[in-house]
Amino acid sequence: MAAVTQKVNAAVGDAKERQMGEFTVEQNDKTPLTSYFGTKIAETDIALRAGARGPTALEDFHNREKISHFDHERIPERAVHARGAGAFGEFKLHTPLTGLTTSKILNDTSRVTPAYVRFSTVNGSRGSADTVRDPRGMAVRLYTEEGNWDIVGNNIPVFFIQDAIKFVDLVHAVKPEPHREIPQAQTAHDNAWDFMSLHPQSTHMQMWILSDRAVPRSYRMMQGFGVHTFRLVNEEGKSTFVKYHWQPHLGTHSLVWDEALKLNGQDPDFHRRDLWDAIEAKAYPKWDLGVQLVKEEDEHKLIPEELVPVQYIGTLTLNRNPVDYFAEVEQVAFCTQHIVPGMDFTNGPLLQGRNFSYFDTQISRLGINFGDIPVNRPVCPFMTNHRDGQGYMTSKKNRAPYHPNRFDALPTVPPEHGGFASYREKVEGIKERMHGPKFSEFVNQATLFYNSMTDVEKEHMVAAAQFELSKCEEAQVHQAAIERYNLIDHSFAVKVAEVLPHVKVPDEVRPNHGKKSAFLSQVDGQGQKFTAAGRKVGVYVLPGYDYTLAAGIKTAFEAGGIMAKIVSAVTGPVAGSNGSTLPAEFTFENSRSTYFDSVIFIGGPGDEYATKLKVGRLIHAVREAYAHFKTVGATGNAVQWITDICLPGDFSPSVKTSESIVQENGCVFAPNPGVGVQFGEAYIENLAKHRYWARDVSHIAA
Ligand code: HDE
Repeated sequence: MAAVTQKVNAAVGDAKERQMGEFTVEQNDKTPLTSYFGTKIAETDIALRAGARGPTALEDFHNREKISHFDHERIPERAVHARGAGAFGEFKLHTPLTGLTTSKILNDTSRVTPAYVRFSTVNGSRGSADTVRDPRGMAVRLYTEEGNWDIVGNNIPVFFIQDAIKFVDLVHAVKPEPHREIPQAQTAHDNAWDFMSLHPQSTHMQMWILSDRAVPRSYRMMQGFGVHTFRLVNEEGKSTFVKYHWQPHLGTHSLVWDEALKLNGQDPDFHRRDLWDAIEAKAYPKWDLGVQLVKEEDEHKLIPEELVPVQYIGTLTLNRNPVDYFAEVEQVAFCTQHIVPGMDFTNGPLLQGRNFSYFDTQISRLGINFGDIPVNRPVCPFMTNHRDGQGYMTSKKNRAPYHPNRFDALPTVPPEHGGFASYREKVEGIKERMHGPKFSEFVNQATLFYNSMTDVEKEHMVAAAQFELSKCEEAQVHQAAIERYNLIDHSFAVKVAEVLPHVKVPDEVRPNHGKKSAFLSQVDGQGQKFTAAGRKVGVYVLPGYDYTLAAGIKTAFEAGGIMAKIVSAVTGPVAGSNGSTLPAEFTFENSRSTYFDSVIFIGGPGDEYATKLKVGRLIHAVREAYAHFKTVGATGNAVQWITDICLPGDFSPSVKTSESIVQENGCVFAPNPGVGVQFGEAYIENLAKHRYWARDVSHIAA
């Protein structure tokens, strides 16, 4: 067989990896360049022409094939969630939902189910930046033995609208304004806030997108939510309502806004790279799958976590990066309608609309045969009576693709043998354009969310709203937005309006009910996790750095699941004080402190840095990391440099001569390199805290 069609080892990995291997070709040393129809190509740089300066010949099939294929390389990007990153992995159930569902994946703890996840922003185009203020998608596909099950969720548990018919208005409002197509990937414009302030259903979601949740630190540090209520159905046909939650093992953490803004330019692929790097470093991201279960009889009750606790039943691990981004991330076609026997939908008007929309949109993105694309194929046997259409990829041997037929028609399967049967629900009502009574109160939950934030998180929300509204140009939009905030919390509206002097904040029209939830804050919320594992630390090695200490720190960090990246004046091997080298991945110039969760400066002996190391880029790295509330560390003479030059006046004078470790306000210093081991331990403890909010500017006033 020609080398060009050589398959990647299709015998390794789980069922999905083996299946993908069947469709993966690779180049080896002997692979020649050929045309699509297999002819070996002798010349690919110069087109066929009549004379060296003459016209190009139409007969040059290679030239035409090459250009034509290129001309048709693009497909429509997703209407929303165009920008994304994906990875494969596996799901393992540990607690079966016995008696509640016939779904094998929710009953059989011996199975390891192949999984695929695509994370995304919502608003921006395919090439837009990762760290914009936006909800994030977390679309999970489980390739079960009974078919694909997709949970197409977000990192925010509520939504802007309650009826799918409004999705078009929402998306037209939040996308870049149509007359000038500005701004890309963000809601800081008149149309977005015009719609949100006039459409009461978006009130609750507004508070979430103004919160730190909308600028996650990493896809690995986000919760995921199925958002809708779904059904589980058991053998007797009895149904239980269920909501799905994904709880990240690394906790739920965010960037600060200044950092997010800078990263948009400094590394627009920040989240994509982060996911990729973590998987390559074998720091596999994990989430626990949680369910909230409500009996059918309690249908009309709300489902807050306080009343219906989340029970954790299994773990999702992402452990394999894609081989080909277009094939596997662009062409993956999630559909909310992809469910397996033992589960079903509810009548939620959002979910019902989504069940139509996702299938429909894949047809224009990928063509009607999108199910045949390798990443979309189930791992169980599958056979349909669908025929033909663009991109039809397999030759099906069933001669009579209809039912019934004179041959062995594809048999249907009764529910008791695993065929899907819809839940038998009694339906009655008058056909009318109405919402149920639950859909009329929009403000209480928004107030509860705001009340549940710590002071620093509230400050971030005020600053976010000020940023968004101050980018809007029309006074009418400012006024309407403030009036909506005023319904949520008067003091919030007053603070936001400080940057909008022309706005009149109405008197408090609706007293704050004072209620809080213990689960919502990212600073002190119940269930939140703080760990140093999975973090990326910039280890800056300064001239004449202490090699033993730097190498020891790198090893200790990596043993703790922390990615330690050496930053130096040059890339490649950098010699320390004893002549041994460490490999630098970044230079002082090609990286920024924003790339890292924290920065450490490894000095050497002597005290010359304090006078000689007046390098703006480095001094800025210290100050920037400090201003972004990150753990900052220094050893040897770097301590004197930081305390004298970079952050003068911030630390007690004895810091630079101390024989033992000094820990002040998230900074860890070891002027004496002899305490390297304790330094590493203290550093990891500080790093785990994520950020040091006591450095927030508002605390100066306090
Ligand atoms: Fe989506 N949404 N959506 N959405 N959504 C799409 O489907 C839609 C909604 C979500 O990584 C589209 O394949 C409607 C809620 C994710 O490939 C489209 C409504 C939630 C992704 C679509 C909603 C989501 C999408 C665009 C209102 C959280 C990316 C391309 C009823 C639970 C999936 C595509 C991926 C993508 C429609 C609301 C999450 C147009 C009509 C609520 C994570 O079909």
